[in-house]
Amino acid sequence: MKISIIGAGNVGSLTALRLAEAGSGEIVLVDVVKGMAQGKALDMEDARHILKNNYIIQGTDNIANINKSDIVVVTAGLARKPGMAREELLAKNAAILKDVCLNVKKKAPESILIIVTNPLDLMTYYALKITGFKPNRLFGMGVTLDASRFANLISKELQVPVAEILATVIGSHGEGMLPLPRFTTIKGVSLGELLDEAKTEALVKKTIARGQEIVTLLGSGSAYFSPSAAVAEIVRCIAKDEKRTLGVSAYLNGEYGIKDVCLGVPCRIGRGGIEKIVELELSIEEKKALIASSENMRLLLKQLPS
Ligand code: A3D
Repeated sequence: MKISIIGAGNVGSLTALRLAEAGSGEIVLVDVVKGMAQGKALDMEDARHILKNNYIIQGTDNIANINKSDIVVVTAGLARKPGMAREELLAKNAAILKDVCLNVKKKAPESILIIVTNPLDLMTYYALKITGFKPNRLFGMGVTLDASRFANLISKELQVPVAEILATVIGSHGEGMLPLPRFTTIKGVSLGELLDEAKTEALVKKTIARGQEIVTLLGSGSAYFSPSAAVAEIVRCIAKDEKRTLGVSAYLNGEYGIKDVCLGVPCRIGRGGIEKIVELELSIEEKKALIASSENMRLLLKQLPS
């Protein structure tokens, strides 16, 4: 497996290290800043002896080195600052994404492309337009991270191990995010049976605001430890053809009654990328909220450059 990561900043470099250490494949780390990806890759290589791990990682400022990659992850772009909505990054990140995607189309036309750059669902849609890739092999990482945040908060509230929690979040990776208590279980028991409505609602709100909470505390840049873990999880699922169900930003073509937007939904992920979009049996309220999230997304799509 050749896995290329474009953007060697906080998310990109930590994703590279996680994948290298896990033996997921040969890693190529790319950044426009001269020397940055090379320096980081050499540093990671120097840890191989201590870690007793012969992983292969190459850093470069030449995007042509992604040639014939099996999987490409795009983390190139600006991260938000305190008080900023993800959508405010649209114009600048769209320009970066366009350049990157045209190169991916040329150099790695058969790859599975995972978008991480924010605003996530909009950038995923834009990348589909630019590359013309089929939606099963171009999608975004967003709600996998949000589900992990929801699970973490539940585990702390209920004092249970995170591994016993199956948390579900759908919708956009932003204000239109929908953590779904009805589809969240702890050792098979639904969250509603273990936590009252007010406490559940507080956890839902905290999950939606978690990214902003971290951005405010950091003062500069956004989260990267958990986002890189989420990207690595998706890449592993593809590389090992695990066929597990993970939340990703997928192009909807009628699923959930929604057409022509990218939104976070549960998908079966394997060597073919998205092998199936899983349609949950949503309640009327849940469906209404998802449709509202998609309508808001549709308005924002108009701001994308051509
Ligand atoms: P940061 O540490 O600033 O890294 C971004 C890197 O991209 C920098 O090193 C830039 O030099 C590089 N870059 C810019 N343009 C190009 C280009 N054309 N080709 C190659 N590299 C380029 O940011 P970060 O790693 O914290 O975040 C990266 C992106 O991911 C931002 O847009 C974030 O908003 C986004 N992000 C998304 C999530 C999700 O959950 C979806 C989570 C965290 C970050």
